[in-house]
Amino acid sequence: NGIQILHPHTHALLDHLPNDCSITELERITQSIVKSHLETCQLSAEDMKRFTWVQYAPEETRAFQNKSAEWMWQQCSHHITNAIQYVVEFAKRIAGFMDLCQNDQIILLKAGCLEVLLIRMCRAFNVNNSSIFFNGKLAPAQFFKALGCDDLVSAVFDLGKGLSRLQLSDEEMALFSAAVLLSPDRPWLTEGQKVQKLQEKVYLALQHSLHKSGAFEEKLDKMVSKLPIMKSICNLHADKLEFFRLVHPETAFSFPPLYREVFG
Ligand code: CLR
Repeated sequence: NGIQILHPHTHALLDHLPNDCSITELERITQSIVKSHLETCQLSAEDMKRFTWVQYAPEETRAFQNKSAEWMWQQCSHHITNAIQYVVEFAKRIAGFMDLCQNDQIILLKAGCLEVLLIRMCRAFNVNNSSIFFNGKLAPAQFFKALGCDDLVSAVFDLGKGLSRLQLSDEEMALFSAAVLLSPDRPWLTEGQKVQKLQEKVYLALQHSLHKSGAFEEKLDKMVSKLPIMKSICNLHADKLEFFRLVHPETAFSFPPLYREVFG
């Protein structure tokens, strides 16, 4: 089919192409995934402009820094849970996701939702002053000091910087998020093959989209190179949560049920 002609430098991930992937189908997949992304991305482009990136004043930042770890963890777990709900909605709107067995849907979401959140984060990240949209204003890394997870927070901010440098369009973000969610190598999947076929299509759509917008071939490689960083952030988050749970079991028990389910 036409794919080989359009994409002479086929990416290693795409070595075996499903043969039902015409250009029109790839474009249809792209459109539907972009639509789902825009409907569920929580912060629309409009919102981002409207907030015009107000920063926390130094005394506000100091006030947050002086909060207890328990209080700050509670705030953050609340915001993360809220954002996860949007990622779940995004997943449900990806064609084929709801056709997977419920077991696999849960495995993919549990394993992928934080990674999707990290991809989406670059919409909420301001590179100029390296700060992140949190609770209505832009917060620098030190803002989260009370959590006692400086290494985790700086890893998240570094990734935010790195992803922002890629200047991903919403289309690229949407397809990348879908591809990450549809990772066939998650442990305990029962229909890995089905997931792999879905992911291949999404990667093809992403490659086609990059190609059409005149992006350089390496952009996909650069995006894929962020995956191990995202994975290590997920592991770090799991470690921090485990430690927090040991020190403050009652607070951890009062985290939102969805947060506890996804990361528990
Ligand atoms: C990611 C993009 C989502 C909206 C969103 C909600 C919560 C934010 C998250 C974004 C980015 C990372 C974030 C998080 C709340 C706390 C967390 C700022 C913007 C920081 C890095 C602290 C990590 C705390 C853990 C130790 C619990 O559309």
